[in-house]
Amino acid sequence: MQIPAGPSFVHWHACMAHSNIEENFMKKKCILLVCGFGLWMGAVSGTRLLAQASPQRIEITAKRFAYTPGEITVKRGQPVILVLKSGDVTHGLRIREWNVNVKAKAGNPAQVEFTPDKEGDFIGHCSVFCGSGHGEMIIKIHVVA
Ligand SMILES: [Cu+2]
Repeated sequence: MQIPAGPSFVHWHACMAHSNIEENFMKKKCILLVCGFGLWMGAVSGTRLLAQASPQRIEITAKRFAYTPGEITVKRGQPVILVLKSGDVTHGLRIREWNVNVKAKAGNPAQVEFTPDKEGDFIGHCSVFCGSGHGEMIIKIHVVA
């Protein structure tokens, strides 16, 4: 008796169908890989651009009832490290626009980092009550392009 060719024919067909699906899957995988690589390259070059803007470090001394310097100029998009020192009692510095609030005791400087994202003139206020002139204790922040 001859063994029918049926099962092996069915098997062959199933294999072809399987390899077609696999081929499709591989194509999709390739497209995904290429897209992923593109995104990754974009992220890397973006990070490099950001890393090029190294932070600007600014030291400010607070003393009843003024900051020295009384105004600072920073660049939009460039990170700023503010170092606050106190010459007498505890003072603070709050800049609402960038959620900055740093407090420094005498002899214990504190620092905060932020990145100004818009140009213009802004005001920082003392955020720790320090006496009769506390309300007028301000610093001007100029953000330029
Ligand atoms: Cu104050």
